[in-house]
Parts: sequence; C-alpha cells; structure tokens
Amino acid sequence: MSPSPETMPQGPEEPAATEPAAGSFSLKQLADIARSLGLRAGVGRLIYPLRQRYYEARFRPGEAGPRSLAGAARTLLYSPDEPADRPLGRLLDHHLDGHRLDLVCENGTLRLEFLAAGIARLRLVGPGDHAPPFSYALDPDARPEPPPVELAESAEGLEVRTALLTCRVARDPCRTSFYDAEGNPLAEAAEGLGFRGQGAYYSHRLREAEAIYGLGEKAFGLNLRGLRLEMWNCDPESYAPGQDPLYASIPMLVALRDGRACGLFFDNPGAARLDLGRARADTLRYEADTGELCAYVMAGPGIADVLERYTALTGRMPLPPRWLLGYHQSRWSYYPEDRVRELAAELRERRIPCDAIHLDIHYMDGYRVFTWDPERFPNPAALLADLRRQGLRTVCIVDPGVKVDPGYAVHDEGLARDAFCRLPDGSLFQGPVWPGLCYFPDFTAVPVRRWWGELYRPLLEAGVSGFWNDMNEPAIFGGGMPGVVQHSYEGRGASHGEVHNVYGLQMARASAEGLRRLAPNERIPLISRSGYAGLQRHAMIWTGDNHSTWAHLRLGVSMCLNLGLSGLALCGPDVGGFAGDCGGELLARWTQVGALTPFFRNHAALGTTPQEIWRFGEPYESICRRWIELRYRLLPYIYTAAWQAARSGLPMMRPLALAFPGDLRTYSLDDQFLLGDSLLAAPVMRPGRRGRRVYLPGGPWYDFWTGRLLSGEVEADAPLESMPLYVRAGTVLPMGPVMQHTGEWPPETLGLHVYPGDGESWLYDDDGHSTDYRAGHFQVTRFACARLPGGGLALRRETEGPFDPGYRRLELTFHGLEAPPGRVLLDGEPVEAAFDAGSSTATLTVDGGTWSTVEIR
Ligand code: MIG
Repeated sequence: MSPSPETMPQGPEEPAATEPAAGSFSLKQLADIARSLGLRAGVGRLIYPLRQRYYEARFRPGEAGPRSLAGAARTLLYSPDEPADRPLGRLLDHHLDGHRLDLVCENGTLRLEFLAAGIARLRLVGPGDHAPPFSYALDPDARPEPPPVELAESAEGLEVRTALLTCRVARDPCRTSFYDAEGNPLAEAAEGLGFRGQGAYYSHRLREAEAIYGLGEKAFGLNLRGLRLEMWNCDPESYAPGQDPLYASIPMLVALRDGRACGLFFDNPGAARLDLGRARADTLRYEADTGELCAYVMAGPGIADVLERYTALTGRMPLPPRWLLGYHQSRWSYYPEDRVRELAAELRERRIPCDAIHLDIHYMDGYRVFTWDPERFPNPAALLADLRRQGLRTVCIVDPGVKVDPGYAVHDEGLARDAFCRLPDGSLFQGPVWPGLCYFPDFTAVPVRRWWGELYRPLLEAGVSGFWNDMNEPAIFGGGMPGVVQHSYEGRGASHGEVHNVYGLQMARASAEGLRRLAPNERIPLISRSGYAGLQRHAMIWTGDNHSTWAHLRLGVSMCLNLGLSGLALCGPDVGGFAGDCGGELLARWTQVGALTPFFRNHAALGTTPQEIWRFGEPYESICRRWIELRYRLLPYIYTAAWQAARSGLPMMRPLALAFPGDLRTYSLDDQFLLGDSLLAAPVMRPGRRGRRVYLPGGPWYDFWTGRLLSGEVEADAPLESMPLYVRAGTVLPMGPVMQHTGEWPPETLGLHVYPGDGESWLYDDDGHSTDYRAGHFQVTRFACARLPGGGLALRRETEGPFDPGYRRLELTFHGLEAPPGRVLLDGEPVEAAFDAGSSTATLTVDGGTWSTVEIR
C-alpha cells in the first residue's frame, strides 16, 4: 500500500516538505542482509509463498484442496466472495438476569452485560450459550463488580441503565444505543449488528467532529477518523507512513466529541477491520471474518476514565525498572564481544549517559534461539559482568522460530514435548526465518509456555537484564503462518486463522511469566514487536522497522500517542530510524524527541550508516549528549509517569486532547505531546527548521528554557540544539543531576522546580529494580501549589509510604519571579532564598526531612 498524504499526521504546521519516498534499503544494505540470511534461508524465502498457499488450499475445510504445488499455484488466483450481512432481526423476547440482559431476536441472541457501572459488554451468542467468553485479552486478575441494573420497557423498546451508562434497545430491528448518565450519546445504532459469513459485524453512528484514537500500532496521524484499518499482525519488513496493518493489532478505540470520551473494544483475535467513517462518513463499522462479536463499551467522561476502565479489563503494565527508562544503544548487530566492549568504552569515554546495550540476532549460534555464538561470545557471563561494572545492562533479542536441527537442544526438547505447531494432518509446520527452516512453538498451551519461560534461565544466569521478543507476528520469510495451522488454544482447539493476532501476545506472555518465575524479586523488562489487547501486562512495545527519514520522525510521535491510548503506556520508536541512513541533523532532532518519549533507544538496521550519536561529528554529538543528559535529569519525573501508568493505565506520553478535551483545536494535534502531567514537548521535525509555531492550550505554561509565562499560540525559537519545551503552571517538576547511568541513583540533592500557579504534582520513589514496592516499600509525594490572594505562592507537601528515597537535600527553585521574594516561610519559619535576577528564580535548599509547607510572598 502506498502512503496516503491525506492521512498523514497533521498539526498546526504546513504539510511536510516533499522528500524522497520513505527511505528504503540501499543495495549495500540488501547485500548485507542477504549475506546474513545465507543461501538456504534465501531460497526458502523464495519458495515459501507458494508453500503457504498450498497449505491453505490443501486443508481448506469442506473442499478437496490441490494435491500438488502446481495445484497450489493455481489457487494464487483464488479470491473468496464477500459474505453478506445477516442482521439480528426483530426483538422477540428478553430476559434480565442480574446485570445481564439477553435479547432474543429472530436470527440470534444478543447478550448485554454490565461488568461495571461504566463497562458494558455486547455479545452475539448461540442459544443456551452461558459460558463467559474465553479471551487472552482479559486480565485473569480483574475482578469486575457487576453493578445494579434497572430495566424499563416501553412501546419503542427497552431501556437498561447503571449509574454511568444507559442502553436503549430498539425492537425492530433490534439495535442498541448507548448514552452517558446525562443522556449524551456515546454510541448510537446505525444499521445495527449481526452475523456475516463465519463472523460478525457491528456499526454505530459517528458524529460530526468526532475524533477517533487508539487502535494500537497504526502508521497514521493521531486522529484516525476517516480511515479503514485492518486487524492482522504482520511483518511489513519496514513500512511507510499510511501502510496498514503492521505488527500489532489492538482493536480498542477511544472516541472523543464535545469534550466527552467513550471507549469501544472489539475482542476477537482473528482477521477483522474497522471502517472509521471512510465508506460512509457518519458510520463506524466493524467486521470480523471469524469468531464472535464481543464488544465492550466503556464510559468516560475523560479519556483517562476510558483508559482506566479498559485497563481494569485488560490489565496494566507492571512497574518498569528505572534503568529501562534510561538511554539504550542498539544496532543489528553488535558483535563480536570486542566490538561490544569497544562500544561500552566509547560511551563512557565520551560521557554519553547510557543504561543498556542491546544484542541483536548475531549473538546467537547460527540464529538458534537461547544459544550464544561460541566464537563471537566465548564467555558471555564475563562480558556481561564487565559491562555491569560500567553501569551497562544487556538486553538480548529472542525470536519464536526454533531451527529444525536435530541435536540442537531446544529443537529436541520441543519435539519431545510436542511443543510445535502442527498442520491439520498432524505434520509439523515449518517456515523459513533467520536460522533457515523453523518450527514454531504453540504458545497457546500452558506446558509450552512453561517450557519456553524456563529456556530463559541460562541467559538470566549469564547476566542478561532484559529481553526483546522480535518476529512474533509470527514473521515467516515471504509470507505468514498458514491459517490452517492448529493451536491448542488452552485445550479448546483453534485454527491459526481464527486466533492469529494473539500469537505474539502469547509468546510475550510465555516469556514474561517465565522471567517472573525465574527472578521473582526483580523487574525483568520485556519488549515485544507484535501484540494484541492486554500485551501491556507482559511487555512494552516498540514501533518496529521505521526509516531514517523526517516523515518517520513525525510518524513515531503519532504512533506512540495512539499506542498509549490503546493500553500500551510504555513505547517508543527506533531513534534515528531503523532502515536507511541517518544524518546528523535528523539524529539530533530525533534524539530530542526520544529524550521525551517513554522508551528511548537508538537502533539501526544491518548495513546502514553507523548511527551512534558521535558518528556525525560536532555539533551533533554534543547536542545529542545534552538531550540524553536532560533525559537523565528528568528521570524522577519520568519514573513517576511510569508509576501512574502502572497504577491507572494513563499513558506516559499523551496527546493534548487527553488533557484538554474541551478544546477542539487539540483533537488532531499530534506534532506536540505531553510527557506525564506537566511537560509539553513541541519537537522540530523538519529539516532546516529553526523555529516553529506551538499551541499552548489551557495555559498558562512556562517556557522551560526562559521561564517566561505563555499561553495560546506562540512562535518558538528552536535552534538545532534546542526543542521547545513547556511546563504547566502549578507544577513541581523533580529533577536530578546528570548521571552516566541509573546505577548512580539516588543523588545527594534532588531539585524541585516550582512553577507558580494552581495545581498538583506527584513524585514516586522506590528502589527502582525489585518487586518490594508491591509490599508497600515505596514513597509517594503529592505537591499542591496554590496562588495566594494578593500574590505569592503556597506549596504543600504530603508524603506517604515507608520508603526512604535517600536524598540528603531538596533544592527548591521557584521560577517566574519578577523580583526577590519579600518573605519565604518554611513551615511558618522565615528562611533565606537566593534570588537570581537573570533567570527570575529564587532557590532554597532544605533537608529531605519532614517539612510540609513553603510560602513565598
Ligand atoms: O528480519 O533482528 O524489527 O529491530 O533489528 C528483521 C533483526 C529482524 C526486525 C526487528 C529489528 C531487528 C531485526 N529484526
């Protein structure tokens, strides 16, 4: 699919300057990749598409498929007919049972259940089907409390309501419409819903100026209204803006109109698509090719409320270790070990703060998962220990495919345990990936997941600190896993086609559960490329194989915003771009954005120009270093944003529409974003630009660099070394000193930057790596800022929790002061604050202890 300009991110700036078609691989890069692939896998890749077609056709239910590859070749022309809609028909009868209302219609039964006052579930069920739906998306630990439900009947239909949601049911044809407690429409029926072929459909009316967000990993701008999107995980082998689908499918959307949000989650792991007003501007339509219709309607009123409900159902991310939020250096691939040592030495010598080095596929022995190449990495434990002494952790990639190779332990064990996916005739499915032909574990079975989880033990024992699951769509060279492959699906049995989109989710789950068993008291982070709803319980996500272009720098921002609105609160793109060659200016601008993105990793493809921040010389190296340093200074704030996400499902990186839903101008604004509650970043994402227009809604905001108070539309200077950054008035922004890695935490002095205004802010602290926080070993501080009548500011501090964060001193800096303060009172006692006219600040150092108020007049 080609990029479609009208669906590219749009903000207040003019459209992107034309640039060469989204960078593609150069001949040299392709040659390097071909060399890495080797001859056998290269040939396997050429033949596989035919093979996949053959399996699909051979085992197609109810038909005698082709018996030969030549027969399969003919099926390449086969394209099935569009199935027709079979609507539910007239409402015949209904039964209310507690929080559940069965609507018995001519052509099926629609079951409406209220799982909570703000969460309704709609399912098309067969007669007598009383089992709750089986779903990998739902958090098994979720304990929804069904609310009291009231039912009223009238000539037009039925009305069921909770304290937060009302559903009106029309009788002929049977259709449902949802409203909030004040009667505002959330999802009003369009043509309704019903069955369609082996699957189902659903529709509702879109309103004018209704924006749609979420839907996981989509290579578009923030507002997805007007698009038609596919739910089918695949490996596009690098993608262009506007290309769809990509690696992860999260059929969860947030709609926003008139300042009110609601959520809709379609839980079906097979092939599905959503038309968000493309075929008909006023209609949202969902179609699933297989499986049941299972839709959740979630009340707002805020986007944060919707996300809280969605993550109450599908879970929240575990708290990441602090080091995950540091800077990461990656490349496909750093090897052999001497090159890794040189990289570590170079980072430290050049004083580039960094917490982790990633090892891509070349660390393995012939791409065999869970092995080390004995020549390139003869003694991994010693290497990793040396890196750790320099404050550098190691993250290793793990792919799902297991090389077909008798004698290789993982292969032999997998066969012995019957862990690999099979075709309907019982034969093992094989597909070509990096190692050559591979078997693919069936992660939809408990014993397979347990076995897979255990395989991480030697890597953990060698000192690996985190893992990276790639290719888990699953990617197979030249195609995908045939739909006819069989899965256990927890003993229920399912074809791959019916449950395709959970393959990556279940691989991530197997990995995360294994790591939790192996290291129960450590937070071992996992990064996944593929996923489905609920992935956040097991892994974070990165946006895969982007390109080193300005268009992709911009795209990464909107993609991460929508991932955050799909439950994946911690994510990031490859900084500098994966495919294609980066340059100094692009890397500088991208590093500025990366410094304010939840996950901050520089990564590049095999064969591309080296992309570490010193590779383009000065001034780029110094600029990038300065932004990585700022990232480290902001870590207490960023760590607090991660804690918020883990607690409530609020994304770390947020669109302005989340915070200012009453301001229509924010609805499609995606070239600016919020990190946490109080920082607004307005990155420069065009070549040659040294300034930009910024929209500051709600205001006032303080310019982070000058301390000036601003609001509304502003023209910001942005010389190459700078990115416009603003702090919300009423904020206490915690900042530490520059560090080389998070192992240097905690600092002796923590800075607290106070930006006068009315507001509250949070600071979360714990040991940063263990799971002791679950037993209460943390400290949460709430700061409340209030302007005093007649001028001046009162700051209140409340702390909770027994953890001692370990700072000796707190350095309070009051920003935006025009003159020296007349009086400063600490818990009512006068103290001295040093005024600096140049920066319009007053500074006061206090002990970490027990003080609770500061007043400045
Ligand atoms: O077929 O492991 O998205 O980050 O460097 C490519 C090699 C496989 C794709 C990942 C990318 C990684 C690369 N992988």
